[in-house]
Amino acid sequence: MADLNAIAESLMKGQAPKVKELVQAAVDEGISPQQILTEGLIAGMNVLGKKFKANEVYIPEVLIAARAMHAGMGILKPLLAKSGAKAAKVFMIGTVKGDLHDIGKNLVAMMMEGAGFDVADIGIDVTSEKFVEMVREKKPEVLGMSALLTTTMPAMKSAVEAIKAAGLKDSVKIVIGGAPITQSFADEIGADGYAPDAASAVDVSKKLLGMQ
Ligand code: B1M
Repeated sequence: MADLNAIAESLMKGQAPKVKELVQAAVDEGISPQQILTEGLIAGMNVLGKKFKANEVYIPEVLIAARAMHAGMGILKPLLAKSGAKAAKVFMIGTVKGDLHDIGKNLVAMMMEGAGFDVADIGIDVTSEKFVEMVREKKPEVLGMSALLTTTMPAMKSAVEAIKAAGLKDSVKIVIGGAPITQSFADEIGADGYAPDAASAVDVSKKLLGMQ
């Protein structure tokens, strides 16, 4: 009998080949891809997210676990699509205009993917116009924006204003973060949420969507 707990454990240890092998074994045994995803991959990433938040593990461990997650997802994705599983909520993220820092953004994207969101990463140096265009195209439930420079914080404000002006604000929750960002800045520019780290971005997004 396939052990979904072993998938979670191997994911936390970053053992990509082992995760792939265990996921395949679970699929071969007839366990539903949805259950393998939730009770194996996402369960492991959840525990890791909590440890990351508590400074019990660090960035390299998260990056290696994310690679293991991708190895497992490679097997599950086509099966999930075929089984017509309920579409995951879309989380779109970009680093704002003028800002090229992407390490934190990538971590947030990985954590969100680990939590079961369908992630659309639109990159760095994203203009307000591009945010608007991509919100129209991808229709995310949550839009994340990242900024690492005090000089690019105003670009977040402009992007939020552009989304409001385009009449899209009611359709998407906006969560912001990055080293210079604070809750009071989020309140000031009309963002829906602020997350100090990647694991919190998952908590804040879920809360905003009424998922927890
Ligand atoms: Co730059 N840089 N950098 N840099 N850089 C900082 C940010 C800086 C604090 C260094 C310093 O002076 N002490 C400083 C900013 C000062 C300020 O504005 N107050 C700075 C500067 C000045 C610059 C340049 C202007 C330097 C120059 O050219 N004169 C230049 C600007 C380029 C540009 O963007 N236009 C620049 C360039 C670069 C590199 C290209 C060399 C490189 C980036 C490489 C890359 O990202 N691919 C770089 C780096 C690596 C850094 C430091 C050293 C590390 C940043 C990082 O990746 N941290 C940084 C100093 C530091 O932080 N110690 C610095 C690790 C990462 C995991 O943390 O991104 O904070 P972070 O993400 C966290 C949280 O903030 C949060 O989650 C993550 C953790 O869980 N988070 C979110 C992030 N986004 C989120 C979004 C969310 C929620 C949470 O919701 C959607």
